[in-house]
Amino acid sequence: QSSEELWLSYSQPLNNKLKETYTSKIKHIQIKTFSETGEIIKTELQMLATKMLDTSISFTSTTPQIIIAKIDNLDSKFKQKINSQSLVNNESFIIQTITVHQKDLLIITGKTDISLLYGTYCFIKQLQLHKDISSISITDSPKIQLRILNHWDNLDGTVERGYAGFSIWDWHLLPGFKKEIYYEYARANASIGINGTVLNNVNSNAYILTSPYLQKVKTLADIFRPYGIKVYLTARFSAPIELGKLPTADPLNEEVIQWWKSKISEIYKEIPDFGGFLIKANSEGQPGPNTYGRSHVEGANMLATLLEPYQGVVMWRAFVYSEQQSEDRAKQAFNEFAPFDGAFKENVLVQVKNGPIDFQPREPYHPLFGAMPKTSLMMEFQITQEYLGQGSHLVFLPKLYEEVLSTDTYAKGKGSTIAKIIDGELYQDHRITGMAGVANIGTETNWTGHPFAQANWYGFGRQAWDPTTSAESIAKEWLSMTFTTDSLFIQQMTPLLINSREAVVNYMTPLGLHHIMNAEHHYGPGPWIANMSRPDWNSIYYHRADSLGLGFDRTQTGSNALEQYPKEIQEQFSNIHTIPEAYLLWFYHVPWDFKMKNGHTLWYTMAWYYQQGVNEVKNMQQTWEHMQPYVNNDIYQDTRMLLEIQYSEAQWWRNACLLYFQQFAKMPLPEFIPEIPHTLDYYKALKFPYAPGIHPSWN
Ligand code: BDP
Repeated sequence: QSSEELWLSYSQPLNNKLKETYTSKIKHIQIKTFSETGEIIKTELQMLATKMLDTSISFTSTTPQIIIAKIDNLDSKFKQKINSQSLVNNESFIIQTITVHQKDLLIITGKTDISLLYGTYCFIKQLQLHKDISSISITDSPKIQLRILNHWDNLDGTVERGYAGFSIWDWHLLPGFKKEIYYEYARANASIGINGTVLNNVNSNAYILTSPYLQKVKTLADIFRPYGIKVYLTARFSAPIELGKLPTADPLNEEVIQWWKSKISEIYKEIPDFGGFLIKANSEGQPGPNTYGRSHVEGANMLATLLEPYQGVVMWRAFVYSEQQSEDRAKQAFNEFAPFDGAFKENVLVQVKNGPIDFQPREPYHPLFGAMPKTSLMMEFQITQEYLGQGSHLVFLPKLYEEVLSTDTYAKGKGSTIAKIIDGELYQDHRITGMAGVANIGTETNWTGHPFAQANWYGFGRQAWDPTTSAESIAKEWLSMTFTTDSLFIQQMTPLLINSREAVVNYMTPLGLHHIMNAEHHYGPGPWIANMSRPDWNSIYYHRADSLGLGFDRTQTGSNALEQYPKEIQEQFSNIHTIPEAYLLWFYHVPWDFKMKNGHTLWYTMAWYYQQGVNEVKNMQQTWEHMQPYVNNDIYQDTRMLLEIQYSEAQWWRNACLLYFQQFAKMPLPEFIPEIPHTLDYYKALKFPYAPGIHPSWN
């Protein structure tokens, strides 16, 4: 195992018998395609053979055991044994064993070169998972069309909310210098089906659209193309002013439209398969159509019209909360966007974060899902752990993604899960489907900083391919491919991964608490934050602790954000006794002595969850201690140290939050809380001006 190679090191231990079986089955492979992608397939298979099996593959045999060919290039005698109907799109593939003259022949086929690459990675995965490949038969195709990483990378090399070093894009040396890491990046993404990447930050710098930078982007696009990956850029809405020297960026102004038109034509001249733009408009200080009295629709459609002839798309973010403060930030995106349903052009996707606030350890789902049946809604998850322990906490995010994707919105009756909304199953007329993940990738040698953060990149790819993939199956796959298939290891580590998500919820924000992190960098607890320039940047805005109780009343007696949800959810959530306790403080201001389901008070129960979170991290540490035999020493030691940090930070969270809330609850700490070594003032005084992930200019 080497952490640079992610889940593709092909070096897990393998017993001799399996090694022989595999070796005997993959000696002779015929690849019937002469494209760059064909070369990539060849190299990958050869790498597998060398690293996993100490052998090499011959690609010249006239009697191959495996044929990799596009369906149209397959000999008809083979083709007739394959159900080509099941190739439902250009990325679908079939891996099938057929019998010819009493001999087994394995076929990997699809409609395009990229489908062959996907098929090859799937085949390789069977070997990595030590599966029986003697009569293999797999048909698969992605359920979502755009499976995209969003890099919040700045042109100066820093990464907003990045905890794995600097940006891997070396803008300074591009386009001349093609770093090896670009190829490795493309390979890793292709292996999990990611087919798009937005190279730059949503807080965008117009400079990326200048001609010299477009040359740099072109180089990356050329490198990624044979791996099936398109590039996209964020477009700063005011670029016509900044670059074009126009007096306005009004989307209805003729000169502005002309400026974008010629810019887009310039881009497509260089990058004929350019994916399109991602846009953060009129949000957190970013320019947008509202600046000129125009709507989101007018802004998005202007660009979409110009991109349409090139098959480009606009991904327009719904992460907005206007400068005029409303009574509840959680309601704003819905209020602004839901009325626009049906008004966006067909090549616009509205990109919606999974929850209505901002990538918290747990949020209820974003009520826009299910409320815009005539709009292509795209999911936005965060892979980087801005609010979930950043670079030091082990948190397996596919568990969070699964919770969101499997949530029922009742939009078309029971079973209308979010997965079905974003993969288009519920609204068949949606032309484009998509899922975006804010990348956790940086220049750290292991890509993601925390060795286990690799699993979140992997898992995002798997769930973007098929949003019904279970977190547990992803955990098992990733552990097996990255470390070892040893069942003792998998049996112990799978629950560790799966439980890690609930652990972070418990020691940071149990029972529906949210956004009580320290200000700006969001590192560590800060429930006392009260002096930020906007009310909704403060923790006290979200938890509303007072002598009466804790939590944000979002029911009818409060902001009534609940009314944005379907009636089935309203019915359940509008009764304090039937709402799931996981969302209690999100929707209610609850008396400190409120009797919870366990018979104890809110205060006691909250303390119990904080302690539970700490205990869960202790359990993770104890499990990990037994894992030394299965993983290489560096990864073992790094993870051990990180878990120690996580354990002490979990205690920090518990201590700081309980001391802070105790001022209002005025009740003693339950007996199970160990003595707290510091005062509240001590925790409040801790400052981290150089915490990572924030832009140097913010300090
Ligand atoms: C928040 C981040 C901020 C991003 C913003 C966004 O704190 O850095 O710019 O989201 O998504 O989570 O636009």
